[in-house]
Order: sequence, then structure tokens, then C-alpha cells
Amino acid sequence: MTVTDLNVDDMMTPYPNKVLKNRKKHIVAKTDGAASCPQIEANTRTVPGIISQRGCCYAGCKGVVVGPIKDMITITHGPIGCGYYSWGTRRNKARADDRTPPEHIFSAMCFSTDMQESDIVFGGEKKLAKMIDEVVEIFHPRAINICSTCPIGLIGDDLGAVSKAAEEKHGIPIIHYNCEGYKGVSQSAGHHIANNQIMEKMVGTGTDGPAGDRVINILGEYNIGGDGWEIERILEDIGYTVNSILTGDSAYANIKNLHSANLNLVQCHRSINYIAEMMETKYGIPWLKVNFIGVEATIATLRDVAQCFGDEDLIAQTEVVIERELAAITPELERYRSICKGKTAFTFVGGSRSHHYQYLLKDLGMEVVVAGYEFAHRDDYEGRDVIPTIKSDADSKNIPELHLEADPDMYEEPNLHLNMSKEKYDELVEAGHFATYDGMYPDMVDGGVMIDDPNHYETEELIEIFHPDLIFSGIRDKYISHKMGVPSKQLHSYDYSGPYAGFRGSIIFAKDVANALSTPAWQMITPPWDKTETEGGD
Ligand code: CFN
Repeated sequence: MTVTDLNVDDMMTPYPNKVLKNRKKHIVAKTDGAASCPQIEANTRTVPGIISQRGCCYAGCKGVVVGPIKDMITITHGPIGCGYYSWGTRRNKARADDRTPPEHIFSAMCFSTDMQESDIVFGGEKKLAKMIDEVVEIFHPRAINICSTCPIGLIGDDLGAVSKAAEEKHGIPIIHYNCEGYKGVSQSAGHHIANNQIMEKMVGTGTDGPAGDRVINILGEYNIGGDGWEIERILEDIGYTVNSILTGDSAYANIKNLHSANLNLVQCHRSINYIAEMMETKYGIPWLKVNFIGVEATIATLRDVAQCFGDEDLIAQTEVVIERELAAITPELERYRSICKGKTAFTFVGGSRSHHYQYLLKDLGMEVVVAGYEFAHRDDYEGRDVIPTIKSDADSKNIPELHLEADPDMYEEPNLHLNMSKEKYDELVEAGHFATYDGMYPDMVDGGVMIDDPNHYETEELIEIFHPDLIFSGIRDKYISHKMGVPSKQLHSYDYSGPYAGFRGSIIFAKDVANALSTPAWQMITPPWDKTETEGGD
């Protein structure tokens, strides 16, 4: 099957005309190796009634960005369901370190005001204030986050006022997020709201950041299954000081010193570009789009980072580490590669992994024939350069843009924080670094399909059409593909595995994929809908 045979109209026959017209705009095929990406509709409202894979604004703010900050207590203000279902499922790992002792690690706990009917009727502000008193008394956190859920916006509790009063009472930062689930069209709105508050209330408030001229932050890395730790291991081995990983295994104690870095690396562009850009404006700290998923991608990234610093020792040490790491993984990787080679896959994840994992799959000789993002924006598909004005969120009417002034003491030239000439900086920008970002399209194979906000029905259809050997997705479509006889691996939580990033992660990933591809279980399945009544009866 190639995309030339894919007839979107046929695939979507059951849709009413209006829905067909809408959904067609969200699918783009790459034919004849066309270099320029056709326009794709993204970051718009899901058609009501369609079972989308998306999450909500609260999920993007609490679940993705602020929840993992380990030394903060994050209170979900709302009925218990939102707190409970966002508890622990993302596998963002955290551990104690020099700055954060074990008793200050709260990220594995779940805190909620558990709003009841009478609180909804009479207001929940008093209950929230009382809860803040309790958590301060019991846990003594350094700072607190309060995340709003849908009903809070509807009843109009004033989180700003409650936080301000509690801050004065307890003398610690209490940061609130108006991230009601209904805002915007997906998680993406929540990322933006979280970024704004972190930038306004945390970054720049610390004075005890690491010194040195090789200090970096890794933005948009959430330490799922330990990815952040593998990346940190490699970077520290080369000689960098990692100040903070945002927000995987991160601490308030480090985030407030984010501005001490010489360079920001951006792993997940979708969820964190706002902070990267605001820090460039305010502090003159440049940022570099990176990818630590895939062996070749990691190598290219490490070389790019070293080039940014332009230091001969770092450049040399980078090559030493690359050589050593490659020697350690290559024989095993080759073994798995011989199993994986030539196989095809779908990647359906939220906002950046569907692209990033294509590099690792390429290392294994696999081809991604269909790739979809749940909530990405057009630049994640088409690239930043081809879209002249980025409208950061279609939902931005709900999200006040922060207008940050450049700090005159910090900011003279964009290269101030790097020991690099202006010419070198321009050269790197020209080569695609810093403010530029390529979307997924250039990396799609010829005959591949990009699909935005794919839904359950379309996933089934695409499986029938393309017969992929493996599907990378989330929990919601995992079991339907199993029933269709296609192995599925979760790329959000990595099921129970990981890390998958960097050098060591690639081996774990390759092993998991080779296992999934070589088990005979998938040929033995008769899906429930193909069973006769006797076979399927209960
Ligand atoms: S860890 Fe990230 S990498 S933050 Fe984002 S866009 Fe989600 S939780 Mo699930 S796996 Fe996914 Fe990305 Fe960035 Fe994760 S692809 S959907 S909101 N995501």
C-alpha cells in the first residue's frame, strides 16, 4: 500500500459531508517526494461526537508541565476525578538530590480539594484556603501550585485572591493556574498557561544558580521512564552542568535559577517553546532545538551543542563520549536491527514524539508510514520557516500573552551567554538552529501520511489500509490494535519500560520493539468480531 492508493474519501465514507470536509483538511500525504509541505489544518476544535485521543487544558498544565515539579505540592482544585486520573499515569520519574531531600519530593502524591456539591453551590475558596493551611502544616513544601478544573471556572472561585492571601500567611510562593479543562481545544492551551506562570512567578527569582560557562537547561524533557537521567548522564560526561530539566525530575529550587544558564536546549518544542522564547527575549539566552531520541539524532544533537559553545575541549570530549557510547551499544543494536529492519510502523502521540521517534525507528531500519499528532500546531508539521506568522494558540483568546521586557543588564546581544562570535551565531541560525525549527514533513517517507487529531475510527481504517507491523500510540488505541492482530507499544508512558532516550535508551527501545515484532501471539488472535457465537459466548 502506498499513499497513491489512499483515497481519503473512500476511507471516510461513513462521515456526513460536513465532517468529511473538515477531516480531509487534517490529512496530508507525501507524494513523489514533494519538498514543500501542503498546508495541514491543526490546533482546531475536534468535531463534536468524534472520539478524539486528545486531553484537556488541565491535563496539559497539571499533568504535563507543572505536576512533575518534585518539590512543589500541586493541588488540583476540583471534584476528585481530575486529581485521581492524573495521578501517576505519566511515569515522570523523580528522585532526591543535593538540593531536594526525600521528604521534599511530592510528585508521586495526589492532592485535591475534592469539591462536593455544597462547595460547588456555595463556592470552594474557603475549602481551598483550608487545604493550603493543612498541606503547609503537614508537608512544609517550598512552594505550591494550584490547578483549576472545569467547575472552578464555572462557579468563579478567585484563585488569585486565595493564593495571594495564603502567600502572605505562609510566606512561600503559591502559584495558581486558570487551566480549566474546557479552555482552548486540547492540552496545548494548558502548556501555554503553565509556561506563562513559570516564567512570571519562578524564573529569575533565584540567586543561587550554578556558576560556570557550560551551564545548560533541558527544556521540554519530562523524564518519562528515566529519559531525562540518560540525557543528563551523557551531557555531564561531556562536561556540561545541567541546571534544570524542565520539568522532568525538576525542582522549584532549580527552576527559579533557570536564567543562570548559557544555553537552553529544547527537546519537546510543542510544550515549552514559550519559555524558551521568553527567556531569549528577557535574558538573551539562546535556545537550540535538539532531539535525544535516536542514536544518530543524539550524536547530531551533541555535536550541535558543542558547536554552540565553540570550545575545542568540549568538541573533542563530545567525540570521545560518542565513540565510547557507540562501541558499547552497537553490537546489541545490530542484533535487534536485524529483526526490525524493513518493518513498518504508525506513530500516534501528542505533540512531538511522533516526529522524534522516527529517528530512532530509522536507526532500526524501520519506516513510519503514518504519523499523527493529537494536538500539535501547524509549525510542528510544516516547519517554522514555511509559516510566516506563528499563531501560537488558536485558543490564545483564553491565554493572556506575557509581554516581557528585555532585561538591560542581561541582554546585549543574542550571543551574550555563549562564548561565540556574532558571525558564528548567524552561521548556526542559518544552519537551522536557535529560532528555526523543522516540522515533521521533511522526515516523512515518500508515500507516508500525516494526520492531525486522529480518532478511533480513522485509526482502524488506516490499520486496515496500511497493515503496519507495529503501532506506537497511547492506552486508548492500544487494545483495539491488539485485537486487530497488530502489536502496539505506548509511546506516552512506554508501558512499563524506558528510558528510551540517548544511547542506552535506544537499546531498551530496540529490545522492546524486537520482542513485539517477533512474538507469534499476534497471528493467533481471532478478534471478538470474527468469532462465532459458540467461540465468543460467555
Ligand atoms: S511527555 Fe511530552 S513530548 S510534553 Fe507533550 S507534546 Fe503529552 S504527555 Mo503524552 S507523551 Fe506526548 Fe509530547 Fe511534549 Fe507526553 S508526544 S501526549 S502533552 N507529550
